[in-house]
Amino acid sequence: MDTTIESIFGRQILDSRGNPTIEVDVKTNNGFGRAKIPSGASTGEYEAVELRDNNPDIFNGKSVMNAVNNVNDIIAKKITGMDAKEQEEIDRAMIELDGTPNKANLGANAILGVSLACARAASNSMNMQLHQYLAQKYTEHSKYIMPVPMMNVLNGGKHAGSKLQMQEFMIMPIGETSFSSALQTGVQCYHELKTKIKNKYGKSAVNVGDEGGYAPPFTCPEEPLDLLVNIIEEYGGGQDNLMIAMDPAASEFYDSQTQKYTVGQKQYSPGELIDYYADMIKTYPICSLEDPLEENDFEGFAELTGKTNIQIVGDDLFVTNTERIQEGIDKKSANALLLKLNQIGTLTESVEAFRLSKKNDFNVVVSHRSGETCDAFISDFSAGLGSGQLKTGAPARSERTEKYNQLLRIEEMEEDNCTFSNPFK
Ligand code: 2PG
Ligand code: MG
Repeated sequence: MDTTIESIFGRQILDSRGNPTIEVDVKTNNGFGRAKIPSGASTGEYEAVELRDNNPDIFNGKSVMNAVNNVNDIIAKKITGMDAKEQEEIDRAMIELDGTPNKANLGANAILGVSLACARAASNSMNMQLHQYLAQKYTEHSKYIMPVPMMNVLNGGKHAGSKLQMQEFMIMPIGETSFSSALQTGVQCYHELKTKIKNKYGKSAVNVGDEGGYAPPFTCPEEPLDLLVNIIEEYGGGQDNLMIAMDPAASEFYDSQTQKYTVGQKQYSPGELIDYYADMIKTYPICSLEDPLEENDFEGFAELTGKTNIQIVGDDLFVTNTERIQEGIDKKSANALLLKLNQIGTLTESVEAFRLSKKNDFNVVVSHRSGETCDAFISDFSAGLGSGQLKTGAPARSERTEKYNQLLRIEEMEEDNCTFSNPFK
């Protein structure tokens, strides 16, 4: 089983929004690994740098040929000949080669492409499934934990064309007994939702947003919430079985000049917004709230976390960065991490973010980006490490369903060797 890296090759492909992104191939003596990198729209200010060429004449400035060339001309020279199993050595070498704190030189997209393709090449060379390889490498658990899906069925904010400022209204089938039954419940509700939206808002309202959720002309958060409550009661098996998760992505509707948030027609100070959420949580069956406030407000996050007993998730707040996660732990700003591999740019650092969070009793929600590809690495990562929750959009559009489908395969493979349970109990 020779896992020595023989060649590394990057190329430009397209993501689900039709924007260029990077794909990397890694070959070993007897194995092969390929990784495709996703891309966000509501990107956090503190994320590692996604390198784009910024030439307005080519793909609207979004081509990634500089990142591709960095893989082929610079990273390949350094990493070829190394052992694909030695993930940490590979990732540290790339971080050093880049030389900046946020991967601004080589690009986090270039570095992550190589990082993930190496892990795949190693597992393939060793004749292992990726989730098994990751579990063996990074955990000591004896059973796989299948994640509860967080399915984004109603889209707003930057992912849709409506007036709704809040970005994601999701459903979580927390009461089911397996991943496949949870997925089935979610899918059935997604389809029933379509009928309800058609009846209420007309045929054109069932067009979908970037993550496959419907995007009717909502104007305030209560409209999607009321619809979801209806669905939960009628088709979701009630509030013990299906709950609502939200990602307002509040940095996107915060004005740093006035220090106010705009929701519907109203302006809210941070304190007023916290009260608004606290009321909302009392009224609706919400189990998880991500980025309720803007990405610098560790104190506001802490106030809301202290006031409620639900999951408060840091996405733009933490950007999968251990320094920011540590600050959140110290200030009690949240009780969960949203983990996105491309926010930090290597597998090794993503695992460090995971471990730091778990060690401090934070939940971890592994997540896709709004611009995706058919790469399902996050499914193997989530099951392999046992995150317990995976957010990967609506159960529609292949770049989203491929993640759910990979988990169906994993559950089938690990039939007697996996569990599924409510992460909030
Ligand atoms: C988020 C993500 C994914 P984006 O805010 O959590 O749903 O969106 O990839 O656009 O940052
Ligand atoms: Mg988010």
